[in-house]
Amino acid sequence: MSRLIVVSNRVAPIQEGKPAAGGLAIGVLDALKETGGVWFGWSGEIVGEASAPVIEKRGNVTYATVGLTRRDYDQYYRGFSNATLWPTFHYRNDLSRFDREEYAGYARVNAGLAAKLKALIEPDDIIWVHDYHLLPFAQECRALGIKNPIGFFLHIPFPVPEVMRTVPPHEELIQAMCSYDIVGFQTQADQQSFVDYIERGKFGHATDDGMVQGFGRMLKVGAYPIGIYPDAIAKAAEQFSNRKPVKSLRDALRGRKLIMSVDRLDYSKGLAERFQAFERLLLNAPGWHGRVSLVQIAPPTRSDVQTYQRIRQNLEGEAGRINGRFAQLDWTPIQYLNRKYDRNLLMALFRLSQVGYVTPLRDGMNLVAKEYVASQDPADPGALVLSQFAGAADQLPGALIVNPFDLSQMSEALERALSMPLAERQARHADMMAPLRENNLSVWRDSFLSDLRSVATAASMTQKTVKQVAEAKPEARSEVKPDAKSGAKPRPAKVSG
Ligand code: GDG
Repeated sequence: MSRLIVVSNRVAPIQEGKPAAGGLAIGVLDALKETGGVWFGWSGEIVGEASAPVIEKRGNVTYATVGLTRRDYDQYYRGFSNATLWPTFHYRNDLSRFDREEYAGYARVNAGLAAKLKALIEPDDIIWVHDYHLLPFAQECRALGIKNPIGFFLHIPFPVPEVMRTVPPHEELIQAMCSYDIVGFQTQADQQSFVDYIERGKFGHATDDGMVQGFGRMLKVGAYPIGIYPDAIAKAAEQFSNRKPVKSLRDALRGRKLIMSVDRLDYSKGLAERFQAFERLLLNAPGWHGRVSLVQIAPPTRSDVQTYQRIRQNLEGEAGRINGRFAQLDWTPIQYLNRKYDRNLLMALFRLSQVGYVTPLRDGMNLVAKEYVASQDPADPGALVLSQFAGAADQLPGALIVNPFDLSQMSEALERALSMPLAERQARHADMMAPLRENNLSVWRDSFLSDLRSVATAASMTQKTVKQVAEAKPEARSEVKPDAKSGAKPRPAKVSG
């Protein structure tokens, strides 16, 4: 089997034996170990000047990491990726800014990374690129003559065309995305937004078999919802339930009900609205005073991007205000913890709680919602309150689905979740565990990679056929002329899988 080359903005820190935190890291590492391959991307370090990748081999996986200069970091990462694309793709145009120099930096870093990757790949490798930092990466690879199949997976939402068009170089970006052989999204809705952009702009059209002809190229588009390993999480949650911090929280609660929330500190996660809906519950249902606590764990991220500093101040203010209003000598309604916790411990805290409260304003998938369900004791599971704007809402039919902009609805859902009878909780939990098992992390990875391999096979067969036809009939060569508009060679019209 051909080697896998994974390209992502960050390469997860290499710690043999210790599972890396996020879904991407766990899923990708398994795939790399299976076939052998390379994981290429930013080391997380800021360096004085750009240099060749640092190569570290562990078993059959090669980690190839590069540092970013301060200028690259400011323009590509902090700037265009996280101050333009991230807010816009999460429908926060109000927080998005555009700076031409930052965009130039984004393009420059993508080109530089593609050039560095070129030296590491072999003709049979397949390349899997991740996320919004790398939208133009395949286009840069093609410009350098890299012919390997290249697939792309977007972890965050893809906005509707009207919103996408607020990013000034939108057309360039989408054209660049059409250089991939596969573009994968978390949900059907994201996939549809991408197709709508192409069709409404008259840049191409979708065909009936999941292909898109866009900007003169043929690519496959699909929804590949990312999953988790629910049984491994269930086991960890149970095993860690006796650890000291979990016991301490259980003792401190003294029979009070617990609502748990865990998110990176990010404005897309809807934390302020969540606190306010909890406040409304306390206001409308005073019977819950002293009987329920909300624990919000929110490790800070991207703290050098200005909007992230503001959200931190705002949330500290909100938690303080609500606690000041309702707290009693022996009860603090909201415990707001601005730090990172051990992953297994988080799963045990989920298991201890009666309600999982996951209400992003917009989220590609949201793995926390899935992890919450998997962590529960099937005999006495907690209930999940989940935003309709998380990709996970499509896949968790047993959740209480809410609109995070409707504080009254959220506070009613909280009350319903806190009072839900055991039989209903068990039935809802079982309804959610089945799809989590069916669409686990391996299924996500394998379905994407199997589609990418099909593209590779179809492309090589087409090339062979075209070569044979061309050798037999010189006039048939006109069929492989570069496309008039893009200069790209036509792609195979149909790909199975
Ligand atoms: C992006 C997309 C998509 C959180 N706090 C701690 C901690 N976490 C872990 C969670 C979970 C992960 O981080 C967060 O994943 P999410 O999916 O919830 O959100 P993003 O970070 O925004 O991820 C998202 C995802 O990519 C995958 O495609 O679902 O939509 O935005 O696993 O448990 N882990 C540890 N300590 C913490 O304090 N160890």
